[in-house]
Amino acid sequence: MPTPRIAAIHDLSGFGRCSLTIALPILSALGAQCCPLPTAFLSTHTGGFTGFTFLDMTDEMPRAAAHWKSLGLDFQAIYSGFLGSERQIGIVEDFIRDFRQADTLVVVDPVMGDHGQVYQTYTPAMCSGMARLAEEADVITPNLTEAALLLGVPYETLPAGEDGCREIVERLSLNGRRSVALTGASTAPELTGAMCFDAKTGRTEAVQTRRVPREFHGTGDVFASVLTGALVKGASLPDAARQAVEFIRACAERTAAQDLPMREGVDFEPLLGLLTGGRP
Ligand code: PXL
Repeated sequence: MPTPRIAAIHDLSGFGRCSLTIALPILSALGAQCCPLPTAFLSTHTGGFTGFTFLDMTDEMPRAAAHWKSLGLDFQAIYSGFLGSERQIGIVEDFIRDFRQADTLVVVDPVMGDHGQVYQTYTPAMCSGMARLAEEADVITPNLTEAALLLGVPYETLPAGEDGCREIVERLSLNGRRSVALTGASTAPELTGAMCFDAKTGRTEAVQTRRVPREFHGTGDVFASVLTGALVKGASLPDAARQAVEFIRACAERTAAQDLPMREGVDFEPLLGLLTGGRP
């Protein structure tokens, strides 16, 4: 198989492990070429830090995309995440329209918030724009907070438990047209993982592992990156989700054992070998 090429449209945060500092190493380890189209440069991510710098890359994005187009580049996957401005919604939609081919996988991680809270830099217009952008996706990877925003319902009113998670992914599937991997979904207190609706098979299934009883920043980005890389290499949605969930558990165990601050994310770098599949 030729090395798949993935356009990764996320922010670059210098410290704190999220977005491109996760997508680049993980997609590389999975044997895919990651081509970053940064949405913003921040000194750190926005979760748990104050005083971070924020350089908006909105104007640069269509220029870079036009150059890629002039080179005749094609991408086996387009993978978007944290966006830096409302205007970027339309820019990513244009990017998908310009580069999507019949077999291009479009993954939208509708990054907007966590724990029932919207991230500091996200406006209501960006959240409604994200729902529109997510309609273009083959696969979306919301957490519960983002699922509520996409469904337009208050977080507190989301249906709970295993049946509730099944209902959420099925409602988010746009009548079965779009695959959904709902992160942070659990069917029992000692388990965590993703509830997956696979548009290819029409099946909904929970993909779970033992819960590590701590929270870490950036696990949603790790999940979506492993999932995208595994899907583009040909895995089914449940198999890709299983690989992502097991990798995050290994990272969380390692990070918890060192008692690192939550805002520094998961200490995944020494574990990238788990993703390389023994390739030389
Ligand atoms: O992990 C999602 C994310 C991505 N990028 C930035 C963030 C966050 C979450 O806080 O702040 C800049």
